[in-house]
Amino acid sequence: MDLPAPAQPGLPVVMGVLNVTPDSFSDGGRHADPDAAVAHGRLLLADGADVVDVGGESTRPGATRPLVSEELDRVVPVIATLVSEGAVVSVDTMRAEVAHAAVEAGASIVNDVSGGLADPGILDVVAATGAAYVAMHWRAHSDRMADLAVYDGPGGVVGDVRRELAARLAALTAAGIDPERVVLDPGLGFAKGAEHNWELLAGLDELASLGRPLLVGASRKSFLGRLLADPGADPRPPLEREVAGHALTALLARQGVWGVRVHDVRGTRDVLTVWETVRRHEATRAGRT
Ligand code: PMM
Repeated sequence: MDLPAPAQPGLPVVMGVLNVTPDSFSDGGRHADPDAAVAHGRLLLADGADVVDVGGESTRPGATRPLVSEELDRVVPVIATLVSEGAVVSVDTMRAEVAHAAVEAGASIVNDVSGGLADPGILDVVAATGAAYVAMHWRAHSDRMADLAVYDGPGGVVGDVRRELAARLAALTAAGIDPERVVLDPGLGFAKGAEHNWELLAGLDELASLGRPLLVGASRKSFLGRLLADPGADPRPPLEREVAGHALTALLARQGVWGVRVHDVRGTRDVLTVWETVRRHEATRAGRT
């Protein structure tokens, strides 16, 4: 399956987050029930999401992994319903079995935060089904990732993430996945401290030099909460990080990323409308000079 197109050429694809989990950090529990999840998916689409990203496992630090059967029960009915209503859906999973069932239910993208490291069988599923694939930079499950947030190779975190993503891209290709269907993601917050995330955001061009489009998920993440905390106070809670996420979306759009993974699709659309208008005026001026 080809990668989905944005609403307008040149804008990033907007991937709306739909966590069907009781415990995600950013929206934990609000869409755990399938009816509530479908309703929220419809809202994301009405707000202008190009893709709805349906996930049944929280990757929050310290989260316990659901059973495969639980993850399947959470995501498959929601995917089937949204696809039957015309939505383009990705499944946010690290498991081959879940990816397979999700694609059978109509998902066209497998969004694997482990880039195929958690369950290598997922690569065979992607190759066999022809689904598009998001390979995120990842080092370990959430119970161990903080210990692995060490980047001391040449080029620091950007160099290490680039080399590790290049290795994943080679593994995906070796498994028979067409690289044209692959999107790469720096994996903000996954085995990364706040400073690592900022360095990666400043070094996206180096990751783009791997020749694949980039997806960035910054929405509501704790590095934004920490940035905005009052001196000596706790990080801002997830719902109060939205404006900072939107500021990043504007900058990412200007850099030409392929996609952004966000919770507030309506606000993201406003940001992109502003960006589109600025871009049009810049083009007009350039034509005049
Ligand atoms: N972040 C989360 C979950 N899935 N997928 C991709 N491709 N990139 C991300 O950055 C990413 C992801 C965790 O955030 P959430 O709890 O808000 O879903």
